[in-house]
Amino acid sequence: MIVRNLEEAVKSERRVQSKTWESIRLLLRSDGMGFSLHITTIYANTETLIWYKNHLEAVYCISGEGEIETLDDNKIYPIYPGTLYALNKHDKHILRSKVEMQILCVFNPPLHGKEVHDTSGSYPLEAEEIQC
Ligand code: 9YT
Repeated sequence: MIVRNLEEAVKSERRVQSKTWESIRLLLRSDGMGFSLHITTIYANTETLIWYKNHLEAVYCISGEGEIETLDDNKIYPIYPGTLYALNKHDKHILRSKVEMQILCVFNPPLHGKEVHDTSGSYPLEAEEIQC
């Protein structure tokens, strides 16, 4: 059984930051679940280019407000509490926040721990593991 607590994880290596977001990686590849699970904060009034070529991601909005623009067809999807979106086609998109957003994110294959976006908005398949 694995039991973890967000309040404790925030103070550990599980908290990974970038310019536009920070993410608490509660479950990772080393846990052997076949997916990783993160609580991510998207900072207010930001734009993030995302294109997970190597991963599938599902996102559930817990709080805040923003939108997604898919770049192949320029569609805009509003995101607000209760919204789920799944990048089932490795969809290249821009995530925009109006206010700070809290989202739950699930990745398949699972992240190793230390991943941050490269310039194309993706994560590599191999990365440094978190040791905790
Ligand atoms: C929605 C999204 O992918 N945001 C970037 C951070 C990501 N959720 C992560 O690495 O936890």
